[in-house]
Amino acid sequence: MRERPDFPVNRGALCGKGRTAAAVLTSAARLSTPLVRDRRGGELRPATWDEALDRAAAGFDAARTAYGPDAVGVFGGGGLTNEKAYQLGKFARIALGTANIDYNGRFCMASAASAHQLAFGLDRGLPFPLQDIPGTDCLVLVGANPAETMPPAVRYLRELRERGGTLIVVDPRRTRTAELADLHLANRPGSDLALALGLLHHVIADGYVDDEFVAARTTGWNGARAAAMAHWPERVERLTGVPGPRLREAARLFGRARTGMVLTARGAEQHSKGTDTVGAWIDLCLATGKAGRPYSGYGCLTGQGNGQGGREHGQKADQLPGYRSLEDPAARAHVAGVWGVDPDRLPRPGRSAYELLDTLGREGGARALLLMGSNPVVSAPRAEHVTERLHALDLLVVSDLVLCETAALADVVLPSAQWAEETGTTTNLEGRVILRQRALRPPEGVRTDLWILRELADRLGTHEGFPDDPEEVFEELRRASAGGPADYSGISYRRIRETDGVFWPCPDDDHPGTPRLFLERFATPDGRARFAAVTHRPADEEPDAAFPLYLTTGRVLAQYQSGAQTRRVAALNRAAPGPFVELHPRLARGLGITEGDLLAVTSRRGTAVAPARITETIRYDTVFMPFHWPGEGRANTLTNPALDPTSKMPEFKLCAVRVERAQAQGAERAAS
Ligand SMILES: Nc1nc2c(c(=O)[nH]1)N[C@H]1C(S)=C(S)[C@@H](COP(=O)(O)OP(=O)(O)OC[C@H]3O[C@@H](n4cnc5c(=O)[nH]c(N)nc54)[C@H](O)[C@@H]3O)O[C@H]1N2
Ligand SMILES: Nc1nc2c(c(=O)[nH]1)N[C@H]1C(S)=C(S)[C@@H](COP(=O)(O)OP(=O)(O)OC[C@H]3O[C@@H](n4cnc5c(=O)[nH]c(N)nc54)[C@H](O)[C@@H]3O)O[C@H]1N2
Ligand SMILES: [Mo]
Repeated sequence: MRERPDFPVNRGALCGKGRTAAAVLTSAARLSTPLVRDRRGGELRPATWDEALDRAAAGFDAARTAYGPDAVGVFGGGGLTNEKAYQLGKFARIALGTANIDYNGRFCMASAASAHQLAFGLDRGLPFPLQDIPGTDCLVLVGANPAETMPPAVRYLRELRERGGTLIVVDPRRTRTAELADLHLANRPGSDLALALGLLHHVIADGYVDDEFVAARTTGWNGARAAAMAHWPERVERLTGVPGPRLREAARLFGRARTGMVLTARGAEQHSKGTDTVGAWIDLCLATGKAGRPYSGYGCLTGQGNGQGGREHGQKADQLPGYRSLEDPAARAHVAGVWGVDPDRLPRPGRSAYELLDTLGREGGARALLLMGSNPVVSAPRAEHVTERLHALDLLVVSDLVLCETAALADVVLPSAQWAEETGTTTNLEGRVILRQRALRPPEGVRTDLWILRELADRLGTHEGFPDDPEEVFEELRRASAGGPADYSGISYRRIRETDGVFWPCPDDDHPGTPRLFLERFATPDGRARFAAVTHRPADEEPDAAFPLYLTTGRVLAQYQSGAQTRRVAALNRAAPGPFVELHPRLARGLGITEGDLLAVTSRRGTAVAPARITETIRYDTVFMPFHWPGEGRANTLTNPALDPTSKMPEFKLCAVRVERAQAQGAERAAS
């Protein structure tokens, strides 16, 4: 591994997972041959590629013959390269003809994406490069813990503070990120919408509204103003648990700053009101003139390796490449033209990720599923139910590097190549398209996802249009994206090699790319940003007598997502060996719990068991569990799949639970 200190995004810095990622390339857990299961309940056994692919294609064909094309589902991932994400979307619509494709990004940045679209007419994580962050006067991080989830970015926070800028962190836990802040607002889970409105209320009352900006560059202010006025300080204090003076202090810091940024991450977004919550924070930026100007704006901290590009090129249920809408007749005509098919052959939008998983094997749901780049047995909400639905399928086909918990349920497992073994582009949170070049040959027996898609398409009767050369796929993606919001038509492998990546939109070969968006106009039809004008509402499930505590979930530094990759790395397992339940000493005392006690955490979905970790850094009405592990400590046994009506994001960050010592619970059960 070689570092590049001059690379502008991370200046050569990697986190521990990045530094140890090469261990997964040669891990003993690595799959090296296709596997098939002869019958449900039987064992997986090694098979040839021909046998495995024939079996997969025949199963897809059988499902579509018996129940129609939508009976085959496709589930992708935000870790896939742009080329794979594009090809997977095309594979679903052309080779399978199904409407039912979605991906794990729906669990990730979908609420920020919806709010971005509504407010600005365009969804790109950041409207400015990361290097602009230290240049702003006031940065607010809402539900983001980059010190653990994006460590190379922490230097930007440090530089901001060194320059005299202010950092405000909103998180129910005093995280490592909150430790860096000037002001930490430890709000109640699910109260970020009310908090933003409370801040806007103060901004209005204290005279920090930028009337000129509001008049010249926005629409809908009256509605937003009325919503904020209805969220007076005492009400917001009651809803958020943040003391009034601290709220006012935050409003003053942000309001009087000359420039300011708000960045949200999953803590604010993974709620059944995630879209509205982000909208309220955008409203705060718009009201204070902190958008569409240098060193100011709203942004979303992206999740997975290709969290941005993965949401642009068609693996989303309602989307065509170039971030086009599947419902837009002009977009359908354009993309169908590139694909050489009649636009009427393109399906309509299908089900969102959780809805797709929830209906597997049911009347009207998918009967066969192709899964590429996700491990929903661990990472989907209400995971026990999702596991049952996966069992109900006629055929589950999984392409993966390792036998992850979901692949272990499959009828056909296809071993695929990893990052260092194949070339492809990814797009980072800045909208910067980067080329990742192949450094190694895949091990004997392993194939690339693009090759797998070509072979499956061929067996399903589509013999052309699925090349396995990534550059050839990218060249087609360029054409398919031309004229769309995420326009890549001026980006080529050659251009990326010659630069440090090209920012979309980049509509032609001579266009320099767009590092900073919205400086002249927003991407809405009239060029104005739109206020969301939203009001607070409770979570789908609030604590009550039977389930008196909030559970929130998230990440730790040394593990990644469902852990499929990082749980194979010894150094990371030493640093973060297993699940735990974080709780406040006061809560622990009340429940008679001491450090390390095995706790049973119960929600309306089920019970998870993990040891107690007692810490003063969390609110005493809230417990926290990381979601990286399967088995009895799986956090997603508990989570609530209530969906945001716009983004279809599940409520990962909040459900009501009861906590007790596991032994006590066992004894009670034995007694009854
Ligand atoms: N180490 C590590 N890094 C990762 C990942 C990983 O798995 N491990 N995954 C990557 C991916 S895909 C993603 S999406 C990002 C996620 O990056 P983040 O969003 O930063 O990570 P999370 O831990 O999910 O959530 C952030 C914080 O939200 C807080 N929170 C919980 N509920 C609420 C709430 O209601 N309101 C507020 N304001 N805060 C709340 C939690 O306490 C937590 O500290 O990380 C990426 N980086
Ligand atoms: N409770 C709770 N649940 C959550 C979250 C939360 O905060 N709380 N966060 C949600 C979020 S933001 C996300 S992004 C999801 C992530 O959760 P998942 O979607 O499960 O993501 P990963 O664990 O990264 O799974 C990726 C799988 O694909 C494989 N893989 C990696 N690269 C490739 C590739 O190039 N090709 C193929 N074929 N396979 C590959 C890996 O080995 C792994 O098995 O979890 C969501 N679930
Ligand atoms: Mo994510």
